[in-house]
Amino acid sequence: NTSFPVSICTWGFVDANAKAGQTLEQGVKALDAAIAGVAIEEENLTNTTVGKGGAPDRDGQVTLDACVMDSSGDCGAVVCVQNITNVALLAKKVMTETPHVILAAKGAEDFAYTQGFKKENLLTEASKKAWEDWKKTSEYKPIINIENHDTIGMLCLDKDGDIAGACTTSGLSYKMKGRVGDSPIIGSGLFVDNQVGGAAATGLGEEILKTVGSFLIVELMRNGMHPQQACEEAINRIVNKNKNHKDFQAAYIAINKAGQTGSYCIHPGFAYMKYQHGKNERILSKAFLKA
Ligand code: SD4
Repeated sequence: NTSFPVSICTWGFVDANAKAGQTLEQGVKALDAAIAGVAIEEENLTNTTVGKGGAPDRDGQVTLDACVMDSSGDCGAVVCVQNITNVALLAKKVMTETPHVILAAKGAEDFAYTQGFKKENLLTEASKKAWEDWKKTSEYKPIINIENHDTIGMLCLDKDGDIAGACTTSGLSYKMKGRVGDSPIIGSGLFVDNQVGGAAATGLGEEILKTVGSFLIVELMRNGMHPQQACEEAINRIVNKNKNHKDFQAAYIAINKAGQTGSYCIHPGFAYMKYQHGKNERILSKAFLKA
């Protein structure tokens, strides 16, 4: 099929998506391409919502969440991990090297060292300074859209037509210690069913968790919806149960087996990247609210 391979990811992560797309073109399988793509942002010190350089929790600790899901239906996740940069790869190791699906906190970190991961300080001077400034008022508000600086959820459709995905984040800035969002939770931040397609989320994780949005989107696609329609329905579920939906952002991206894609969000300003036929395109998402 000439529409393969395809890679999509949340927000304007041009380099990460190009990396995934080019990796797919070389014939690498979907999961490894997605992990290679998101690693670009995990290692990007100027991205304050993913990996190294991510904003800390209110106590000044950077804690990361990530998950991966493979075409086989297998998955792995790590939550609230410190000192490890490439947590999507670590989530894959949980999937392939342990009998479990999720490892948390110190357990995940200690497991990482057994797999050869390096201990790194994830708190950059810039993120530390921003946290110290925040502490002066300690006002906690979800920030709506910060272009190019957000959670990365990535879905890859490889040359064989197989779909897999990865999602990785430092979570909400200045979250409570121990807080885990949607991003590492299979079905919420990410879901893939290789017979149907995949979906990934970004935005206020608590609302995505309550509606198990990525699983919902895949099920809607299974029942015949186009990825675009399915993303719209999943956002509508969040909007309909929240009178205060104007106060936060939530966004989804989705892809089906034919390589058709879609996205929808609450507030205008969300965009996703799509790599196909050697072209890496930024697609502005339709939104529930008007600009
Ligand atoms: C979370 N969904 O931890 C993540 C945050 C996010 O863009 O997507 N930021 O709730």
